[in-house]
Amino acid sequence: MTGSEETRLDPGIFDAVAPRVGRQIGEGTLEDADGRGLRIGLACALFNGGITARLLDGALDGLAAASVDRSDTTVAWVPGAFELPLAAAQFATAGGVDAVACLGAVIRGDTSHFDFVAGECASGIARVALDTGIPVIFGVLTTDDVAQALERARPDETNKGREAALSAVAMAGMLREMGRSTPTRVARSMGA
Ligand code: INI
Repeated sequence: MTGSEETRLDPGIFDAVAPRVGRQIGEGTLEDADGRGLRIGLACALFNGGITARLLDGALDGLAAASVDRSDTTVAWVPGAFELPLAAAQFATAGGVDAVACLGAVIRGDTSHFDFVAGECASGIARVALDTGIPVIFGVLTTDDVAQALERARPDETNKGREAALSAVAMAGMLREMGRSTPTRVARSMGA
């Protein structure tokens, strides 16, 4: 799926919505995500590790751009995408992180069990997030070939690892704010 003028979000939407609702949470683009004080776990698959390494590089760039402190990030390596949900579950239940991003690549050409690996990985990741209430982000590429995977792991702002890391920050921030009775913006304007 590629972006287009029709599908791209107009950033003016947040200001347009504000006067029409009581409260708005999580507004802003991913690039606006503020990671100060957030602890992020990164679960990384060794299988197709050359792709994972590119995704991780993008993820770390994204976390730095969001001002996540290096000491608040932990990387856990697992054999393959199939094992990512268990690592995410351990991150989530051990209580040390506010969000997890899972990074890896399942490439159709490599395996006859693509659908099992990709499907179990995706549903496991979703289950961990829903069961624990900790955001677990699906930064796993599922592609037909290596070229498609490399295209999504370029060293620029389209990198899917970067997107996953920023999504982790955005979701952790959004949930934190949802749990507050006073929205951050209002609290800030009151001098808090
Ligand atoms: N793991 C991946 O991360 N990507 C793949 O493309 C892949 N293929 O092709 O098989 C893969 N397999 C390993 C799997 O994730 C498990 O590590 C393995 O089955 C042990 O449980």
